Amino acid sequence: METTLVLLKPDAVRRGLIAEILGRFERRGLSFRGLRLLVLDRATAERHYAEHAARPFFGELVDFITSGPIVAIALEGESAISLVRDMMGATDPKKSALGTIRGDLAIALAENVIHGSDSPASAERELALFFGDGLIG
Ligand code: D4T
Repeated sequence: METTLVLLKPDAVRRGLIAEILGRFERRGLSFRGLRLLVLDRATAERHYAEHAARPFFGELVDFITSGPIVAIALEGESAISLVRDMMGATDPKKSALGTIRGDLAIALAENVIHGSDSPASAERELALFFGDGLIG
């Protein structure tokens, strides 16, 4: 069993896609161990995206992820980390396969609807950032 950290980004919340995306996870058989609506402060956003600090798009990335409410989800299941990445589709929605979350619901690279941890080490770090006060069960 693995637990992964998923964020529904501000564009997903603004566009009313919460239920659509959570429904896909439920139908796939993943379990919610944590679920939280929040607005990220800049310091936490910069920590979350620390690996991109030197990239030219870093400022815009932090502006965007702090621009409105997001949904943070701790999702549990067999191979949940890679399974959720597969369900998300490629980072650039124009290259995401149809049937994936980004392939079906997004078109712009910056506003690509969803984040999911990309490795067990990232999942551990990101779950501590968003659910450091504990998970259910
Ligand atoms: P996240 O981290 O949001 O789940 O996305 P990915 O794991 O799929 O992709 P990433 O870390 O490479 O990119 C993080 C985030 O930055 C945006 N981005 C990315 C951007 O605005 N311009 C760019 O050129 C790139 C590469 C999109 C996702």
